[in-house]
Amino acid sequence: MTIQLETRKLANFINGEWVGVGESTGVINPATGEEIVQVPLSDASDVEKAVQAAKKAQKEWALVPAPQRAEVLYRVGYLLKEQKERLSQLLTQENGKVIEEARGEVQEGIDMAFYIAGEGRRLFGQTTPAELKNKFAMSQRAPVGVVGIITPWNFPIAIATWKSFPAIIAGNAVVWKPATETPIMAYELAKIFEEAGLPKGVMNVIFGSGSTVGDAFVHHKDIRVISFTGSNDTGRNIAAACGKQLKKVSLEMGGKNAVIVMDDADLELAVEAILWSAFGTSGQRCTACSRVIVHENVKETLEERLLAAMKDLTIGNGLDESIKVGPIINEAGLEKIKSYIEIGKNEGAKLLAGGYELTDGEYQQGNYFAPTLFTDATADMRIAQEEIFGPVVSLIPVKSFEEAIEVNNGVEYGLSSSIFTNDVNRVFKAQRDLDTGIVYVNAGTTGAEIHLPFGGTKGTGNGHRDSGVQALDVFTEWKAVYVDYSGTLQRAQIDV
Ligand code: UN1
Repeated sequence: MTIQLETRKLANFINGEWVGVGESTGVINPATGEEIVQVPLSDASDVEKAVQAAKKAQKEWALVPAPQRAEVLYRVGYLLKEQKERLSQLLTQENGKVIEEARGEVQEGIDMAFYIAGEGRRLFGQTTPAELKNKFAMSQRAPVGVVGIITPWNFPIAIATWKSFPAIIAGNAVVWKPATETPIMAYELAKIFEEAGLPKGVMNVIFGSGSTVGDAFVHHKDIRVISFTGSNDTGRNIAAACGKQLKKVSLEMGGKNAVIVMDDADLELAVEAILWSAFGTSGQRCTACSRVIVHENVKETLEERLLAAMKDLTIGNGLDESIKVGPIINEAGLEKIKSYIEIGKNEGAKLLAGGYELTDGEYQQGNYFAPTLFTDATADMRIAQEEIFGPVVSLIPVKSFEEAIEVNNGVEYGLSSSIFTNDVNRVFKAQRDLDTGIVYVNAGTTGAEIHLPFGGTKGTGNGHRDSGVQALDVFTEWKAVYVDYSGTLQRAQIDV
């Protein structure tokens, strides 16, 4: 079943109004090659209108008590819940991920709404004893004002909720640039905000390219925070531009996540986890497993079992419930994956399965790539170092636990990691020594829960976190307040 949208051309959402833009481009269903809808290509003047609306709306919104702001987010949560199936189907059509995973992603948005709405009653500050008599001191969170969020195509609704909901509960107004590949979730979420009664101008959606709309966000003096998830190159450019302006920026830019399989591991469990983490979402997750660091004693058995299990991976249009691996987002993604297959072969890794695009019959119109397994990779190879963002996983044999940790940490990124072992000492050492923002024990590298901090170390980001209560740190400033009720001018550091 294909769900039709009520419109063939999306519009920007500015100050509570749907505003059309002249120029637009087609959004393609990666499973079928069909155009689903046209997405506007806005320019800097559209961004300007949205920022002005946001600036005005934010002043009023910040005065609404946080528990009342929360009421809007509860309603957003219920509306997402009511529409979960329809949204999931639309998500599969624009992004390609299989329907089961689309449902999981919409569920993340639902969970995030209820979780963050609860924070509306817990935006805690601190009271601190003052140095002087008859003086009161406290620290409280203050909204920053207008925030710009820039979200990727691989989790078009979940990541938007990780960023926009904490921003809104804290009293900010948002301008949001969703990825042009997946604008439907943004359109739907904006409609839900509208229906939930969010005041006009608190959430604004501007569709368009990163080089025009994203750039205008980054350089706009009234946008006080940028929260970005996307590619490494773009993130670094944004960080440099924000750095010059002393603008706060939160970045999440991918990973080179590994599953470590020790010689005492439950191999059946490890195989299941690797399959799900590496080939689920066709490997197009920041958290996807793209390396398996395996103890040499179990390497051959693991290879055999993985190969056997991979035979059951069904590839195709994710709307079909029986499909496990959907398409690649677009031609450029496919080309990148293909280039890494050549790189891996030339570097001397052994290709055990996959490594090719599927082009015949039902696969002709979409972008499909066979789940791919390399083995005998070494830690320094490019396929073991660089983010591929596709269903490609490389086995790296190691001789010890210590070497496994070292190989895990020897990459530019630090998002997620996982270890399979039944040795309690190794569990505790690993959770301490794995240099990633997320660590799993006896589970794959994907599946982070929304009420914990999401983000990573090193090249994955710049120290901030999405989701969890920690996301509030991105969208608030700490304000120290001193109230002197002594009736005299007391001087700190002097009159003590
Ligand atoms: C991403 O790939 O950018 O942990 C987000 C996970 C999901 C979110 C992934 N909850 O795999």
